[in-house]
Amino acid sequence: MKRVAAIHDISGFGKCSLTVAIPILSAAGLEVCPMPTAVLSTHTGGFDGFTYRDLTQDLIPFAEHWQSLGIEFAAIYTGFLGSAEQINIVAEIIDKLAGKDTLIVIDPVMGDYGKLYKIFDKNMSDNMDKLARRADILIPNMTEAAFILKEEYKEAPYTDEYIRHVATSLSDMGPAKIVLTGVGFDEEHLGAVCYDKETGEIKYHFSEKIEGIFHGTGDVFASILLAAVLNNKTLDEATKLAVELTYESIVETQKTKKPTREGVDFEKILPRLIAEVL
Ligand code: PXL
Repeated sequence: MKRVAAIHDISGFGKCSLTVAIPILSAAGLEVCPMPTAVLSTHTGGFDGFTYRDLTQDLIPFAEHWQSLGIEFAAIYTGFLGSAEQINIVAEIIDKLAGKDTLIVIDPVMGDYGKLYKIFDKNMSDNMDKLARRADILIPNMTEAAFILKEEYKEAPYTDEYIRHVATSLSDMGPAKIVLTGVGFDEEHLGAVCYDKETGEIKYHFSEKIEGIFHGTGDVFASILLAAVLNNKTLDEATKLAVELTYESIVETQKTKKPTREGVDFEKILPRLIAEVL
């Protein structure tokens, strides 16, 4: 069984980060070892008064214990990090835990729609490029890509030329593979792009665009992508599956008419994920 170290926060309510990554990766037949970066009562999008317990001081001892046990990981998967300091620490943890075949998958969670999430500041975005460089697969949305490149954020619709510029510039920093999310060329479709530096190939996958801000969909997308890649799908196949199943999760959620801050019902797509990857 392949093992994944999942380095994200855990938010008790609102379905994101570890409460999304663990079930998706487990359903796909992968062993998940969570390393929580922080414990929150809810995620930070759309809730006030959430609790926030920062676990920065625990991360290195956590990793050193795993290291002392000689645990080997097929992948290290990082997402929401609570501070600029945690970015440097997670880079150090990757050095400690990665073997020569460990896949480093980094979702540089920082913001969306051109803005940083509530608890982040410029110090955080200025540092994220240091971690992004370490990725084998980097999965930013278009906002995070702009912050990492220290370029101005551009709103969709995009041109092929701009998307190619963003993907190749990010990969020039280090990562062999880039998957950009939140890409649209028109008002009706939204999807993702995968770029492989080795082949120079860029592939697009779209679904119908659903208006609204759906919390946790970045985590659903990245977790499905990793689940598929570790089950030997190509990056292109994994990106296509992640676009389709993230879209289906939103469609399922919309049927319930619940507030979008409560996250998406990715649980409903787990049977299809299992059928596709196992
Ligand atoms: O889904 C990204 C995410 C993860 N974790 C926390 C968040 C967010 C986005 O708002 O607040 C705590």
